[in-house]
Amino acid sequence: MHHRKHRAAAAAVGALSLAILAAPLAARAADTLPNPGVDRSLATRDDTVVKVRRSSKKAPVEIGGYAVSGALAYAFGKKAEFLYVPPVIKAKPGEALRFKLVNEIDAPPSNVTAAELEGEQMMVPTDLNMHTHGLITSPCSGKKQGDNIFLTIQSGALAKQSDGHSGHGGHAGHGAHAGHGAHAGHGAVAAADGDIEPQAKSECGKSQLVTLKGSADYRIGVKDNGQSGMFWFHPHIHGFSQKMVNAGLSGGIQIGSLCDGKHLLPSDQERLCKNGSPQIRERFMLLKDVQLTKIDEKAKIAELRPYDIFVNCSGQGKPIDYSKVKGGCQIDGTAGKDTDLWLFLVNGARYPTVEMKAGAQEIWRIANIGANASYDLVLLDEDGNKTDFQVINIDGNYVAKSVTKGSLLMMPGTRADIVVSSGRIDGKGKLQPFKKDKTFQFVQRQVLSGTSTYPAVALAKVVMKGDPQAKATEVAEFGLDPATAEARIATLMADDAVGPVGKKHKRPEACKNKKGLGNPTVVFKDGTVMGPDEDHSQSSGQTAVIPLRFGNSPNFDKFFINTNGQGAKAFDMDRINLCIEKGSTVRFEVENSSPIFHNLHIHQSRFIVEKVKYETGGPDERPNRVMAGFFKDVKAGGEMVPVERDTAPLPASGKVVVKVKFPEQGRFVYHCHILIHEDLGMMQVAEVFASEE
Ligand SMILES: [Cu+2]
Repeated sequence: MHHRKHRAAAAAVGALSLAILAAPLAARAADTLPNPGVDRSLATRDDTVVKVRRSSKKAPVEIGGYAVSGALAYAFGKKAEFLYVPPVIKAKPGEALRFKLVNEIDAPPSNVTAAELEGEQMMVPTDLNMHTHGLITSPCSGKKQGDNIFLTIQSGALAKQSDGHSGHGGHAGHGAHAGHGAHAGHGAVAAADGDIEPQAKSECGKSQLVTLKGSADYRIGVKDNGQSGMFWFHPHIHGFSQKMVNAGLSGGIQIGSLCDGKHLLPSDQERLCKNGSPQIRERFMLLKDVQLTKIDEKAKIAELRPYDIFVNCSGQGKPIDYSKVKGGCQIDGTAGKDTDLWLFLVNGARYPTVEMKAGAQEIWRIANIGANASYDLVLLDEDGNKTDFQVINIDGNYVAKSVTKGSLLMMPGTRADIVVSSGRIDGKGKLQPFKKDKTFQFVQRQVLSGTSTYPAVALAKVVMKGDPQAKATEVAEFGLDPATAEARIATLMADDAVGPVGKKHKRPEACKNKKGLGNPTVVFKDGTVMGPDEDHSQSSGQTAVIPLRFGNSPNFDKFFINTNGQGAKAFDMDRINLCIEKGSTVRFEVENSSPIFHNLHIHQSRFIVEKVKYETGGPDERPNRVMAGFFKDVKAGGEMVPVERDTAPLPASGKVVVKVKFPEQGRFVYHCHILIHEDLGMMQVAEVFASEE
């Protein structure tokens, strides 16, 4: 709906400028970046319904200007339109997201292949749940569902179908029954076919493995814990995470505001905020990529393509000609009437125009809410030179001091708020507006990792308006005063106090797996580490250090995480790998033994990157080239401006040390956020238990 409204507005502007023939040329350039808008209903009402449906030829969903069938889309509200980019869910710290998530997926999206349907999958491509990425919230909240990725909501639409045709083959029967069987075997709640199962309990300390049919009622608390900025949501069904996200299921969440009074210098607060609202333009830039096939350019119709990470794109010659890759590229070898496209969209739009006023500063709230693609973002001027911007927020955490950067690596799941200035910042720190209009390209540069290539694409055209009369303006600093900033940084870098040396612990009941699965490593608040083969241990008096190793099988068909030496077994939902006392701080020494990069993500927590080690030469030079832009601020054992984050790149054959706090009780996962890797097993289970006192 937002897109359509916007297009109508753009058309109106076009007609107007034709009518006024004397209008200067510049007046015709219009801003075409759609605004997904915000939705407050999940945080303010009790009866919001979030539906998921598969699009069809009769009821397609609009993606990048095409009416696409076989995709998946969300609708907020009983009668709302299904959208590829739903409105951004907006909540204030202290509120809770309450909604009924309704699974109306009548058949798998068209990016799921027949082979995958035939394969023995524990989960099925029509199952659903919702993960609120980055929110530090309980995975279990009483009778309603929290941020519980062990929840499976089976399709209500399929249940009805399989009722009518029991024993009938095809997608419906196959999908529903495969999933059902797998869950029953795991001891979860078995629902009768066709029934809408009443809400099952998901309490902390009990199994979070819950299967519901048709829908689930959610209550996801948004804590007042300093988190403020961009977050996002997507289904988290192991085995099909990347297919579901690639089929369209992801959206943004905005928590708090720049003007909360906690993120700016008082002078900037006064200048940039009025009545708690930012007076500076803020734009969402939600990045999603999608592959389309069976494209009819005349009718603007297409079908979702089975996502292939290994395809090559046209227009990738050296140097890259960005005029040939506007908003995406043709997938090589598909030329002809069915030229397949790999689109890289901003708020669902292909290569929109962003128009900035002369001398204005804008905040771009960028979120990579795609499944697999990594972005190396730059803003290029007409001569191809990079333009600096300021990074003010990473993964929903405002930085104490803004960081000036010329490029930004954003792996899947990462968010960053950047300040872009329309003009030139002079030697005195003043913003000098351009005299004439200037055109820039907002570009993702080519990213190479192993055999996969994320193509170079011009994401948006950026027009900075010129004004020969405009005067220089002050540039906002975006940060805290130096003393407060230093104090905050010192707090972030300091280790929490741990208990004395020699305190004895025995294995808590919560940290035992079923027979045959082996026990997890246990971490206690006082720094004690208990190995998987131990049942007793003593505190060391130091913050717990746990080695994590990310790796893959030689032919890249299996990916894994090895926690504290615990063998490289495939991911098992039933097996806890790491058991942590609530409130503990853990230092993970993460080693990436892969020749490709990965992206660390830990649910229900945030962390500081303390150290990083990687080579840019030799065989790993290609993947690690992009790391330079990301880690250039890391010096002497820490990020120059440390910030809590929930994603961190793991350079190929490199090491990263992160310090993590675990404030939430319950069961969740840590994994690579390149979702195709997660689906292939690069994930483990963490259980946070309450102190046994
Ligand atoms: Cu990975």
